[in-house]
Amino acid sequence: MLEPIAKPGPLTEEERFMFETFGYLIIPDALSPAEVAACLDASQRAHAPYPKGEWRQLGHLYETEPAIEALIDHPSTFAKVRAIMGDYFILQSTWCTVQPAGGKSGGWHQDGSSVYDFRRLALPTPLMQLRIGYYLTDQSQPNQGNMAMIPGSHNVSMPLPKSIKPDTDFPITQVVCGKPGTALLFHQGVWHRSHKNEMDWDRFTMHMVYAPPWLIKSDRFGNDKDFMARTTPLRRALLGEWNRPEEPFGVGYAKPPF
Ligand SMILES: O=C(O)CCC(=O)C(=O)O
Repeated sequence: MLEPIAKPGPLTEEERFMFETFGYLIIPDALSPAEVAACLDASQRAHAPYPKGEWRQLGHLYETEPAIEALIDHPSTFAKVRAIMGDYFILQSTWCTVQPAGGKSGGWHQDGSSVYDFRRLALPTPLMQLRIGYYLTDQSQPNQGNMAMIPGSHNVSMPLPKSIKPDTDFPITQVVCGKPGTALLFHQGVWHRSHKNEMDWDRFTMHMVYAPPWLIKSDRFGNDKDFMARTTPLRRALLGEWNRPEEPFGVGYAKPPF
């Protein structure tokens, strides 16, 4: 199978070419087993109070869970994010996602704001959200709640054909397989969905979403003051705490302290 496999660390020219072509990169071993265990523990703790058996996403867990906080600027992926986004971007949202044991495949979608779809800006859809989904449970085989992607579909201007329903096995679908610790970095315009989970355990994936600084934060109404006081200057900047400089027109914004 053709797979856009990348390595942890800086974005190479070959990786950039694969990202442009497929709309995503698969990065095995982005997290160590210890990091996976800590993030999984945090995710299970966060979802524990909610009903079992439902697909669910929880936001801004990094505020209370240091293992998730470390993903904001993780060395295995962060240089790639910066190489693609440039110097001015924010962590727009973070979604700790459970696809429950026995969960059905989700619907095909591109990400964005359904009240004003990114597709309305231009076609093909420009890069507005660069996402990283960290696999926290084993998805090395299909049917384990994996992400399913349609490679290259971020470059397509026509809408998804109506005949493609949630349970349609579209021939060019790639069910992204990976061991725990694999990162899937993707353009929000790639048509994707969660694949069914036929296992008897819940699947957890931690999504981190980077965006231009003028998009509103979408997993929180505001930044938690205590968290902002204790986190690092770089993370504060990535959470969008920038002061507007004196000049009009937004000239002279300081770069985040990379
Ligand atoms: O992790 C998943 O189950 C899918 C997440 C997804 O499709 C999304 O957040 O847009």
